[in-house]
Amino acid sequence: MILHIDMDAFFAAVEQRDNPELRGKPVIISGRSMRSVVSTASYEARVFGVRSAMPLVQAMKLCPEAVVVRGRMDRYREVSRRIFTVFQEASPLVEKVSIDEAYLDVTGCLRLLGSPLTIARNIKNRIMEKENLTCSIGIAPLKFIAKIASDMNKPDGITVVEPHDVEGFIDTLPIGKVPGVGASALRIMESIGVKTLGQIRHLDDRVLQKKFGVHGQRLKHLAMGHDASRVEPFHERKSYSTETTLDRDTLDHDFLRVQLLEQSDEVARLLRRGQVKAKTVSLKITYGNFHQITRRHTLGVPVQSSKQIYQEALRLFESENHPGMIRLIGVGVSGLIPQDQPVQDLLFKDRDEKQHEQWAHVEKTVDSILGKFGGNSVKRAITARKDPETNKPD
Ligand code: TTP
Ligand code: MG
Repeated sequence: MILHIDMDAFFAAVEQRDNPELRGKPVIISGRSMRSVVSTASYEARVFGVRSAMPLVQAMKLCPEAVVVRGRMDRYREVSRRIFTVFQEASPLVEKVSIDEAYLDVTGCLRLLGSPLTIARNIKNRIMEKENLTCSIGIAPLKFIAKIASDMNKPDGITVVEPHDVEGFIDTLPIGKVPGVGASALRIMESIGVKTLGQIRHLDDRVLQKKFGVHGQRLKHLAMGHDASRVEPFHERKSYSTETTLDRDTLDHDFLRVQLLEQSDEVARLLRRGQVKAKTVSLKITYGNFHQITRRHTLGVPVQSSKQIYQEALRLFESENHPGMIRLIGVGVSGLIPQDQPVQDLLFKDRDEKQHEQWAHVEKTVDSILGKFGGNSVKRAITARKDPETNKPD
């Protein structure tokens, strides 16, 4: 089973989340000049007919009260990276389609993580909890149907097309919804009386070939429910990292340590999911004046546990003479090797080493609990939010 996940009004939603004054308002993301085009618009602006790629001038005529925000690509990339780590926690088979869109093959995760619908709900909850953003998800046994389905209940929706419903879905699917059928193909379809994908099944191969060339054959395959394309993770990972722009600049070491611990947990989870260990741990810091530093340390023995990653990240953090308040902090790992590749073992395991091995068991158990019950089901006491009344974790 395949999930297609697409963030809702992505750039606009990030701006509305970062700036509460924009919430509930029509927001247009665009360049600064009046000759710019619209990147995207919040759903409040779409009511007025504002769409991606529309000239800004035209959009402002349709919706004069819209707030125009200049896009911040770096910010969207950062949020996108964190969203993709949520996807990777659900399945190692993640295909990135764009900054806000991915396919996940969850077939191999069903026993561990539950039904595709459960996995989709967990992903949505986790993105809401971590990023306060919504997405829409389509679930189907074929990629192209998952993609179409994710668009059917936007925003904040889930649409499932079960295997036994695929034929019926294809029969009634408006042909213009099929990816790759653009305006000109649609005109030809109309001229020969084709309204749904299902109708393509009954068209003669020669007619299809003549009207649509090689594209015709593909349409026929899709109409018969054949979509051989697989979810293809686009490259072998060379590193994993996560970073957070803090709500305000700070030098509060206790607070920053908790950030590092959470980030180490996240990176370690990705290592375990990818079944790799890391030789190098790195720390990234951006100061209030936007000066950026990265520090890294390569270890004698590759690591996978969050405790070891945290220890290294903390050491890097504490050996630095911070010249000012910190705006962004992040942890990364690189130099990845398969976890079962033998490394020269320490001749004598010291107490620390044994503890790490014990922790590795604890962390694996935590992984499966998180996988089953979602992002907030178990967390370190130190990172848990406290209930202000009782001072106990909520
Ligand atoms: P989309 O997923 O196509 O759109 P969206 O996320 O804004 O809205 P929807 O809820 O319909 O999915 O594109 C993702 C981001 O890519 C979008 O927020 C802005 C950017 N983008 C452009 O910059 N130009 C474009 O023409 C399009 C289509 C998107
Ligand atoms: Mg989107």
